[in-house]
Amino acid sequence: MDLIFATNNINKINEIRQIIPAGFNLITLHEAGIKIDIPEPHDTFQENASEKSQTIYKLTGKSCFSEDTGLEVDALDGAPGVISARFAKEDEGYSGNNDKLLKLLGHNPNRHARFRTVISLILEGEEYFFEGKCEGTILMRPKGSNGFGYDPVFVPDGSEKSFGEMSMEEKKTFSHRRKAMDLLIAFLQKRS
Ligand code: ITT
Repeated sequence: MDLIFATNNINKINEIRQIIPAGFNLITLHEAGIKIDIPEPHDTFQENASEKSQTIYKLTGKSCFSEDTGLEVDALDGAPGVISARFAKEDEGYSGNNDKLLKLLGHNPNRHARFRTVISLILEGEEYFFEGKCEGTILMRPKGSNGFGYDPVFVPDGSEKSFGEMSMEEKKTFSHRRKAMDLLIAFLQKRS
């Protein structure tokens, strides 16, 4: 089964390629010849995910999915949330986002946070949503250089290591993205 994955984030593509079973042919935007930066203007992960998949469905007419992910920090009232990608200034990248987060949290003892992923799947014109989350805590300073985004500052519950210290295989056992993908895959397998 061919499925276009509507993302420009290479790290997401790499993780999802490790998760998706044989029998699904994942097609990236690059492979589909689509060069587009899809805006994420909404207040919810669901609406932003939908914006991305609907945009690609309108362009191609083919089955596709997208996902919107963010880090929700309790002591920051759920920030950075839907603006996780652009929390600091755009040119400051992932480390700028992490620096801003750690600065805002300071020595606050409440470091509880979660990653949340919402997938929007468009199959034969119908849209379906799948959600996965991973609870954990924010470190005082970054640890490890694996993964991407907020991985070096996030330790999932049940682990001593940050996502930044884990291999992709290890991250998969805890991952919000893997949990949302499991639901998507089970849904597709049930239909086939
Ligand atoms: P697309 O919209 O093209 O899919 P994006 O990078 O803009 O790519 P999101 O808006 O979903 O994707 O992601 C928001 C940010 O959240 C992302 O740039 C990372 O900083 C962070 N993020 C997402 N998933 C993450 C993960 O598994 N681990 C660490 N940080 C993550």
